[in-house]
Amino acid sequence: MHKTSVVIIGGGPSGMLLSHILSEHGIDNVVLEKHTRDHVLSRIRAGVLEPGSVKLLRDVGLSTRLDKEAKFHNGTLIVWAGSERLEIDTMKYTGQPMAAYGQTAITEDLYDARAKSDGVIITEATDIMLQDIATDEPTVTYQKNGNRQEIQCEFIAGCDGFHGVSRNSIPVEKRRSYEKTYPFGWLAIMSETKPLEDIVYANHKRGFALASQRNEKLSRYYIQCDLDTDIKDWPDDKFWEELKSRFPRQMADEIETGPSIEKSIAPLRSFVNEPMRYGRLFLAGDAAHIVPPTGAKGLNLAFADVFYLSRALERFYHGNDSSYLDNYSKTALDRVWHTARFSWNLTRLLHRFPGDEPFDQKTRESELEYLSRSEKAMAAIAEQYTGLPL
Ligand code: RFL
Ligand code: PHB
Repeated sequence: MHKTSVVIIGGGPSGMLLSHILSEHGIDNVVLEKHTRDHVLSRIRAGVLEPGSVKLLRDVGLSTRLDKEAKFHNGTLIVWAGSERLEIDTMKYTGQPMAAYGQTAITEDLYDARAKSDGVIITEATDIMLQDIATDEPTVTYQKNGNRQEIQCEFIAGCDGFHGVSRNSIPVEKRRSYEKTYPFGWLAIMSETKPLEDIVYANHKRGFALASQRNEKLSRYYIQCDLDTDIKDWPDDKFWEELKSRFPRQMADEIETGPSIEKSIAPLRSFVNEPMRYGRLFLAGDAAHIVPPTGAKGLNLAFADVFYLSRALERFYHGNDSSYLDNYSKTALDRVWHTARFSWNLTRLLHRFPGDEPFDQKTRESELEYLSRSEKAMAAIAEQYTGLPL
């Protein structure tokens, strides 16, 4: 049997960032990841970071590549009704830019940093089970290369995403979940083409579309699709044609097309699990909550959890103070609900829903027009898009 202070379940961005920060504070930890490193790094997901996430990465020494490669945007565009547009000008209203920097790059940076400091990351750890989590001596068991292993620890951090085991280890009568599913998904492609200058969200009668980017030669595009969409029915040509049809003419003409290097479909979901702590188990990131990607909040919210949890563990180990651990769930959930509401609202505002009546779209357009005319409304949306301070 091995021993450590904190077992972190899940080697995605939440788990790896927590591992890095705890190690910086001299707190012993082990990460257990179900998949291989290559598998984790092959997932293409988030692309936009709030200033608070960038600051956190800088503060913990993880921004060397980010500062070289990220593209900072003063604002993000929303277009609708073929010709109308507004800019969420985060620079003007909050004095801060948003950063386009991919989750894949962040996760690579994290794996490299942990390797350099000899962090213990056990990949292909399967059949993970959490035991005695309501006691002061929890254990975690797993299989590796056909052998059963056991780690005794003081705390467990459940960072294993929406489909992980951690959340479900909390007795059902001790947790409550709130969920909303949406009657559509996002069909995404990555292509080695020059992106548009700006990140642009489009509300169009054929459905929502998004133009995003990873770097000067790498573009990421999304279109709203039906839930039963089969990716095989979407060859590249058809995707480009559909994408362009959802942007105003001039923007569509600027979209550079080319072969896709990745294509995937993601369903949209809002989900919150309460509380985010049970005994010695603390949940962070997608293990505890999911927001629809409109608003680019999921990874940023996960990093906020990691910030609160790492601070709480640091205070416990080095300040002999458990109050931050006791307040973790409440502190994190305040931000989670704020973000769940913002992401839901932007999703409602920018997508077309099956069964929509003309009234629904008229009120959406009226809201977008109000936003574009009212300085106060713009300031409020910019503040939320930028993310509240941690
Ligand atoms: P992850 O990334 O799911 O990582 C969890 C890790 O746990 C492992 N795991 C297990 N390990 C051990 N035992 C088990 N039983 C395990 N079960 C799972 C998994 O293999 C994995 O390595 O969760 P984490 O770390 O909390 O990170 C959350 C983010 O990945 C997520 O919130 C974002 O990707 C959401 N998101 C976006 N967030 C943003 O902030 N900005 C964006 O622009 C943005 N765009 C997006 C997104 C998510 C999307 N999808 C696919 C839903 C765009 C899309 C399309
Ligand atoms: C992305 O670049 O993948 C991205 C950007 C903005 C979003 C969601 C995803 O709201």
